[in-house]
Parts: sequence; structure tokens; C-alpha cells
Amino acid sequence: MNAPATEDSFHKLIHENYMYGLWEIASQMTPHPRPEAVPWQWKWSLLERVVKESCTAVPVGDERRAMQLFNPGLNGQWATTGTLIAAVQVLLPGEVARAHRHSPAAIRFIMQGNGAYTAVEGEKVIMREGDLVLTPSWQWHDHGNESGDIVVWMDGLDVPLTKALNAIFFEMNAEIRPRATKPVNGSKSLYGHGHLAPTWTRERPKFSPLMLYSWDQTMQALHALRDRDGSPYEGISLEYTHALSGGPVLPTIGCRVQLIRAGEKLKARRVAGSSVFCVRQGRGRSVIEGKAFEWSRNDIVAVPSWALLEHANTGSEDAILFSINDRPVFEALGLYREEALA
Ligand code: 1HN
Repeated sequence: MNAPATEDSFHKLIHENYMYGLWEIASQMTPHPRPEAVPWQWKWSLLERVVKESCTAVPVGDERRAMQLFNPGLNGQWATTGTLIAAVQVLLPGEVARAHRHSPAAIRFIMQGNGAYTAVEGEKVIMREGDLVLTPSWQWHDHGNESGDIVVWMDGLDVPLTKALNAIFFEMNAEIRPRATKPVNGSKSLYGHGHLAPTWTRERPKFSPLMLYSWDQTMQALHALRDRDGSPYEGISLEYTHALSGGPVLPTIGCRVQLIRAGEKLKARRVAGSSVFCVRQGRGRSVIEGKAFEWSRNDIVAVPSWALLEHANTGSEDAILFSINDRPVFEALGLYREEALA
């Protein structure tokens, strides 16, 4: 708290008794969000080295081999932005990470390699590059790699939000790999048909019942829409949707993919809420609160709440960004706002 140290006898009395005058903290009521998190980029050249060295430096035991991205503005807090944490996780051929579940919800975006899996509540979900895999709140999950590839993905979780709400719960499974109870990629064969959903299932979960959003379908949609106007701020920007409700995939985390055409420069805007993006393809430059970040494949960038953000494609091919955001929370609570630069 940046309160002036007023220490007359009255102030002494209240401070000693765990009270503070509103006049002492008035500066906290800022005209707009002033997050402590800063815009930041983790280059793939760095992540790749960390990934490589991690393979020998740390085994996969009960904990996963996930390197968390801590925001330099947040003094070692368990967070990449105020509400989200991102990590880069590596699984070598033959490895298994013990089954567990937690109240924070998670997504995986596959950065490199094919054929590892996350088993979610008894359904093995096979990962391929560019896929989005969901692990909603409190769903048992274990990761395994029966392929010959080293598989690397970005984890995205709502850990800082869940922690702020004092709502973290965690449980380790007695078994490393609980028995599969559903067909491989079963949720995709049931719910992965776009505008057609089965009528006989009775589950209506808050999270999308579809656990796998395949890259080939994502690319098909982006290509089909490539020549539309799109958003002046986000380009051809698509939201991954809840397979039954059409809303966000998770109650606390939204996921998007955006295509920025070669040569395209988008307009600057701020939104209430933070995001983290991972570059899937192409090259570009994002200016975030006046700080320029040059990005290319597999770079990861943190965008704090209310940061002025402007993307440009600086390469000769279409650029594609995958991102996670906390917008579902802002929308649900009536806190969402946006402001374009005049
Ligand atoms: C977690 O549980 C996973 O389940 C990955 O694989 C990354 C980062 C922070 C907190 C929990 C996982 C995580 C995580």
C-alpha cells in the first residue's frame, strides 16, 4: 500500500488496530486498471533451450515438467498476468505424468511434436501440433507420450484468479494412469461436428464437453474467412466455442485464434482483461503500452489488462496467433470494457 505514513496519534490508533482511512489509500481507486503485470515476451529461442535442457535437468515425477512463465512485474507471484498463468511443458517419448485434478481450469496448445496425449476423465485426447486441448476444472487428467516425438505444449490456467478467490483445490490420483473409460478422442467424435450436436446426451456442463479442437478444423475456418474484413483490431479473429452453448470453452478462460494477413497492420485498442498469446506461424510486431515486441513461431507474449495493444504482420506469409484470455470472467461480472485509440 502506498499510503503516506501519517503517524499522528489518531492515525497511530487506527493503524495499530488494523484500520486505514480511505483518504490514505485513495490513490488505489485508479481511473482505469493499472496492473503490476508488465507486457512481456518469452522468445522461442530461449524457450527451446530451456525445453532441451529440462529434458535432462528434471525428471517427470509426480510433478509435470512444466516451466511456468512468471511476469517480471509481479515479484515472483504465481502468475503470467493478473489472472492467468502460462507454462511450457515437455514430455519425452515413453514418459507419463501422474493423474491429478485441480480446481483451476487448464488448456493446452500444442507447440511442437505429435502423438502425446492428455487423458481427461477417462478419455485419451491425442495431441497434434496446433491443437487445443481442454482440461476443465476438477477433471482428472494425466499426460503421456507413446509417440517417438518430444512433445512441447503451452499450458494456460486460471491459477492467479482461482488463488485470488481462495478457491484452489488439488488432488493427486492413487493411480498414475487411471483406466480409460471412454473411446480415444471420444468427445470429438460426439461433439466435434460444428453446428450439429447430439440430442440424446443429457450433460450440460459449464465447460465445453468437447476436449479437442483440432488444428485442421481451425485452419479450415481461418482459410474460409481469410478474405473477409475481420476485426480492425484483431484481424480474422475466431473464438473457440463451447460445443453446446456457443459461449466460451471454459467459464474462466476464453481461447481465440487470429489470422493477420501478410502486410496487414491492425488498429490499437485496450480491453479490460488480460491475455497471453502464442505465435503459431508467421512474423509480426506487437506494440503493447508503447513497448514493441517482434515475434515469430512459438514465441509467447503476456498482455496485461487495459494495455494498449496493436498488432502488425511484418512477414511475407499470413501470421496466426493463438491466445487465451480472462474475458469470460469480465463478461460474466459486467466488468468488460474496451477502448480504441482515437
Ligand atoms: C498444471 O497442473 C499443469 O496439469 C501444467 O499439466 C502447468 C502450471 C501451474 C499450475 C498447475 C498440468 C501448470 C499446472
